[in-house]
Amino acid sequence: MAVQPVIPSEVDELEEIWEWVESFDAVVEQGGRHLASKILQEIRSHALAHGVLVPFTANTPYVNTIHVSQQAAFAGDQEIERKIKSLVRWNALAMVVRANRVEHNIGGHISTFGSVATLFEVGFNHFFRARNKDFEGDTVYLQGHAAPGVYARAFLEGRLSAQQLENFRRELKPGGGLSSYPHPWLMPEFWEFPTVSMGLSPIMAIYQARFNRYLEDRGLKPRTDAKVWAFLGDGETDEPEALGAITLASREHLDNLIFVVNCNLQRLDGPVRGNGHIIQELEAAFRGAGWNVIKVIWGSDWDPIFEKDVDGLLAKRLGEIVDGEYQKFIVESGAYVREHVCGSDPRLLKMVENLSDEELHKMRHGGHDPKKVYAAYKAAAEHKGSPTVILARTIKGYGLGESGEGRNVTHQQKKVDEDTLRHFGERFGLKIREDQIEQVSFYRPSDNSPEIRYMQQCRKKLGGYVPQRRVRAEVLPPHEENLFTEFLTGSEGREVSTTMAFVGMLRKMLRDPEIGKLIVPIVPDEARTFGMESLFRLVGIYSSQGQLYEPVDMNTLLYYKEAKDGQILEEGITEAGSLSSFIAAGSAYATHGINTIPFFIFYSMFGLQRVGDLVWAAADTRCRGFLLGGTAGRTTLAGEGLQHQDGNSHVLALPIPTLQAYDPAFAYEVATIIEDGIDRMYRKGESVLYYITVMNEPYVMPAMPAGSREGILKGMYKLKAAGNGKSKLRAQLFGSGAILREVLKAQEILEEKYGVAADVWSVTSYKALYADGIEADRWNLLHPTEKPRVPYVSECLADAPGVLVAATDYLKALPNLVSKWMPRRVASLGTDGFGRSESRDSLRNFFEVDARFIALATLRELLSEGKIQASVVQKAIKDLEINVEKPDPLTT
Ligand SMILES: Cc1ncc(C[n+]2csc(CCOP(=O)(O)OP(=O)(O)O)c2C)c(N)n1
Ligand SMILES: [Mg+2]
Repeated sequence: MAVQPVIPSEVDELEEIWEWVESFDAVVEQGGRHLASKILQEIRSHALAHGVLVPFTANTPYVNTIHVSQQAAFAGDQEIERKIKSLVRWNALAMVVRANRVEHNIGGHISTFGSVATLFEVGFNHFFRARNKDFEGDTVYLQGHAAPGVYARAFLEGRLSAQQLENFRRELKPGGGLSSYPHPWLMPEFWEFPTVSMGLSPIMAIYQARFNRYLEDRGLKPRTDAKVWAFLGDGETDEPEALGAITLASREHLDNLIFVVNCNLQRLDGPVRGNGHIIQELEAAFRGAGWNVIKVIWGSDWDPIFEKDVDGLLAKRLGEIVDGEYQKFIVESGAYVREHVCGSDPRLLKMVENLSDEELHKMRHGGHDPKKVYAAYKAAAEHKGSPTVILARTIKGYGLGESGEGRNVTHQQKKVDEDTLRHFGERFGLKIREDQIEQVSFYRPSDNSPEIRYMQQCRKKLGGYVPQRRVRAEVLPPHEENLFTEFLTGSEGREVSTTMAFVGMLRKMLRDPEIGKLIVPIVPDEARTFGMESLFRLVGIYSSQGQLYEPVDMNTLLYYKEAKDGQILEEGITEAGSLSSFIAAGSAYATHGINTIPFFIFYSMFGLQRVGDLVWAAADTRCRGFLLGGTAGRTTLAGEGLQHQDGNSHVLALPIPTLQAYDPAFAYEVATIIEDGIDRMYRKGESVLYYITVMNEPYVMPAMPAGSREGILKGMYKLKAAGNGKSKLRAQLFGSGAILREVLKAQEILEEKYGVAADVWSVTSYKALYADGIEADRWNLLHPTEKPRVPYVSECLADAPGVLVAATDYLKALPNLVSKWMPRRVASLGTDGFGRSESRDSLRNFFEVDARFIALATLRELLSEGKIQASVVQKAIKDLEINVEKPDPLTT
């Protein structure tokens, strides 16, 4: 007869559990924490081997990760640091309040810095090392909305004047002001990285930390223990970019990377996770991804209470309370907190019985306790083998009392009444006169005051001020010889695409003794698409691990070679990550004093359209480098269809002021643009970046026409004059990219069949023409008595006879942009509408940009000018086999 298992009663079960817990405690006491941890791991494996399922959790209890007994001692003078912090708080508050008194609704944020002040200050006083000639320095991404606090500190350090603070958010005032958020473009000696578009700073920080390792592994800089710190909001972590790359950081063992999440449990509108636990959620996500997670939830006031919590009862209870309720505790009384946290269990009530309601209300959170923050930072800085995230519990609007602390409206609070100001002054022990409080005056004690002396000493010890931006690289020397001569002479009958030509140029650059080592090729799993696989072998794919396996294609010439000093950043399918690498490499001339030259090549449709905000941030960062939109052109990328075919990116390139956008058709144009780009960015030190579209349509590359260099760079040049210049019927045809060849074909059709003499222009950059045109218009507007400037387009076409027709593989908007500077109206052909999976010929017919349509458009313009009869055009439609009933590509 089978033995029936004994089913234990609940009481027996509890007893059994307690026996085990006691034995475990004994192990901790006698054998230590390390042994206890090992035993647990063993038991876990053992249990699984016996079919006992151990429930998975990536979470630890809702308590600080660093036990008080393991906590490093605070290495500063807490009292004086508190005073300094109060001064910073006051001036940050004053800055925002004053700005809004002068300029109603100018905006600004008090509450974010209110919450993050201690997290910043501990960093500034003890951790963030400046860049100087002896040390590369730490790289710090500061939460953008906390900028007032960073300015206030710089004011106390004597780096910013009261006048500049007065003009916070009023940058155009005489004497200058301060930008709302970190913008290197606007404050190039102060801010290094723009962080205010949420989610971008975490991903940029990850790739920055990895790029630092890349520079070390390639021998471009010495290996140091410099850190990358990124401060983010808890709400910010909802941005896909914020957490999207965290596994890269752990996979690459980036122990030079530290995230600090300011967990004030609130975002703009309300709680981040009212019904859940953002800290626990983030802990699980980061731990699951292999990060070292340090939770800093409770301040030192809680240590004695947790000491009493031998059964983990309190920890368990605290873990049950949802964030919405935690937020309520901030605005409620101590009695409320007592009842709602401990009321359900007399044992809990007993633990807090020695605390008055007021004391209970004032219990500090971990992120506001310098001791806890210091210990966490120290542990993070010393941690080896993986990146660290510190999840610090804070209060949004800390210090604003009843008018703002923890309230849902706090994010946008900019005005505070006098009571609040007085309360603020008292709470932080500020010794400021009554009238200064009322006027919200800036306050800086003398240079000799203990506070200022202390903060200056701390900064001196850490090598200088942070943040601070300096261009640390010398520009490269001038270079007379053209690196790309071989690309200027044509392909001698060989059909090549501009992409192939570009890859040839890249290979040439990689081999160059001067710039070769500085080139950083970046690809998002697309090297084969662009025919770049030959580079794998040539310079290797960067891998911090080297190559731990024999590649499957080892016996081929172009095998997949990974190497520790590999040069290619093969980022996998992440345009956002690749762009973050691009930003790190393109700003290294400032960050590291190294002129790395990034070439990031990607599917053009997944560039500006997909990660345009990162390109905007790159421009703000004063980034230099080349973005190459591959497989470009709505009708040139055959087969791929609607989502892939790009007719948009040159329009999306327009708004980015420093982006030089080119749509070249021939190898010599590409070569001229890249050569000039290197010259402008790296030999002359201009902070611009390039966007060049390259195509995959192979054709014979002609030789560079004499005298075309300037026009290529300025945006247009005459490529091929009409053969029958005496004809009465004249036209000027403009073509770009692969469509230029359709224009050349149209030139022939027009000449041969219709007696029209057409000149053909290659338009390499509508953006450049547009920029030049608006610049001339502006100058003329402001200088009425001077000789008007003539836009380059007008200059080119001044004596050009005939009708004007432009064809592009992008939107018709591009030629239309510059039509106002043309001598007559221009008929624009372009690819407005959704793409299709089709062949190039069919696509060019569908979008009406092929040679036939260009010829037709020319004839139609001649009709409008009264130069030919309608019947001629009608006949041409028939002869050219154009279906007038075909659907409109814009709406189908
Ligand atoms: C991409 C992006 N979307 C929206 C905003 C507008 N915005 C600014 S601050 C903020 C809330 C921030 O909350 P959190 O990240 O929790 O930071 P906290 O201020 O609470 O520290 C929002 C939505 C932005 N700056 N960037
Ligand atoms: Mg928040």
